[in-house]
Amino acid sequence: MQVDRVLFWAMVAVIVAWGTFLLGFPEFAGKAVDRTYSWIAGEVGVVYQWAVAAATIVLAVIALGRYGRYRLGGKAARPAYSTFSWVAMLFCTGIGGGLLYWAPIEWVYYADTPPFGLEPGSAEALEVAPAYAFFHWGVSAWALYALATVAIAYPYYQRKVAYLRLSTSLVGLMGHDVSSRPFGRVVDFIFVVAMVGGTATSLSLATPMVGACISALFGIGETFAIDVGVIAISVALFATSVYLGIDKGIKRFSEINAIAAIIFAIYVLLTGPTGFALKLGTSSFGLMIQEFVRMSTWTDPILSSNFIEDWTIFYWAWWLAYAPFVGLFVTRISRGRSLRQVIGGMLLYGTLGCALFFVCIGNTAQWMDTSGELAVREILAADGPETAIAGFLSALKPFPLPLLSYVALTFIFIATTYDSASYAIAASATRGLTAGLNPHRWHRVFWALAIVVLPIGLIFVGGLQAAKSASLVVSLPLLVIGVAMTVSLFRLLREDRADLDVNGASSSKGS
Ligand code: NM2
Repeated sequence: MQVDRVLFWAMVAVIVAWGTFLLGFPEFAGKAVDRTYSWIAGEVGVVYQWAVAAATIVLAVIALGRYGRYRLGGKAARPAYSTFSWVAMLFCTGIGGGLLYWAPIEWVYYADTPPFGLEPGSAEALEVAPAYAFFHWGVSAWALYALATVAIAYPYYQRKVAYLRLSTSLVGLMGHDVSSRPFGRVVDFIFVVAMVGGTATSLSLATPMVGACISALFGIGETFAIDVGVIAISVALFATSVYLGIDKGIKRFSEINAIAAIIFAIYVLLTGPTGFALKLGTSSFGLMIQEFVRMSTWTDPILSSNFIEDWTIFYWAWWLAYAPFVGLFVTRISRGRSLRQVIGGMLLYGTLGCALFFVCIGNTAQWMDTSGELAVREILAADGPETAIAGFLSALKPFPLPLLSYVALTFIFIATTYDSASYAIAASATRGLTAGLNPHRWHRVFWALAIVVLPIGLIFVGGLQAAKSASLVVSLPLLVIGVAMTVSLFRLLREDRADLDVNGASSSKGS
């Protein structure tokens, strides 16, 4: 087992170049970032919409058809983890501080600059706002995660591919040695870049939010130094976790995290405007279902209000950037589950978990604003999103317990995403990592430190657009890889079809 020098140094070069650009020329970088964002979202955005719609359809075909019966690891394999542990782990890997950032305030943006040409701040806009949040964190989004999982897990278990990388998903097209061929190596490099970019968006949103909460707590102003302090605490947490090894750690951490998050959300619901939150949740959930096709295909060609570019495209890019990483991780924990269970479980529990947060947290914030208890929308417009979130949390009773719990929860959510991210990068940059081996400890900790360079740069440049742009840029090549992995998956599935017909939920095939 040795460090893969080419990939290691190529990644270091990418991070150093990106970091120097952001920290060395913040003003120029800020403008360049804005222009790049608008160009990609404006010109290629519609392809992201196609990709998400296609992923949803492909998964429905697999899950509802005969292929859904394939059991990963062979007919006799039994799930390695209980369903609760499995759901907790996949949720905490795929969801990080980002959910805690957006849950209280996403509706504000949609209500004030609404889709479908609605009047800003109108009753319709206020009902559509949570519906869109459900959509952007719903079945379509989880479909990107689930498709990556199935495309990697199927060859890994069914064809016994000996390595777990993004290129594993291309075995059906390129053969078993794809990961050592130049194309496979480029794909695995893209995987690492996507992870670094996707996680950078998360940390550069969550950090200033925690910073604002700390400022609210001590009554001090928000500064860059506080943000750097928050990053330092986060790094200390996830570097320790990845140093210790994640196999046992991540499972327990995720279970505790999932339970704490559910308790927090239900506490806010029960001690807040329970009836209003549930009514708005029900009505906007129905609205989302009713408008699902429209939301999936609406490109806003006539009004060109930028709603799609600012939100839908951004979200799809962010989910896409995370998809290979989540796919690899969920593959590892899904032995013994059928494709139908993997797809159904991810779509259902993932969507429900996110919806829980938006109903309990988002709708409570919306009620505070509507009832006049706290002018969330005005605070956001005047002082920015982080201050609005901190203001909302400070208004929850008894101050400062909910605020402190939210900060703690954010740190845990960040840690459970970033420790596995550092681990996955180290694993990808190691050669000869056969089953049961772990990448060197120094190597795992090195990546834990390296992946915060970009978020620090983005926070320094400042603004939501900078944070959003990281995911948009890195996800672009994944659109192409996504098509290739789907074609590859169907090739394998078709080859194995006869086997399924004869043996039921077939035994796995070696190479
Ligand atoms: N996604 C789920 O910070 C986070 O929540 C990470 C964000 C891709 C929108 C994931």
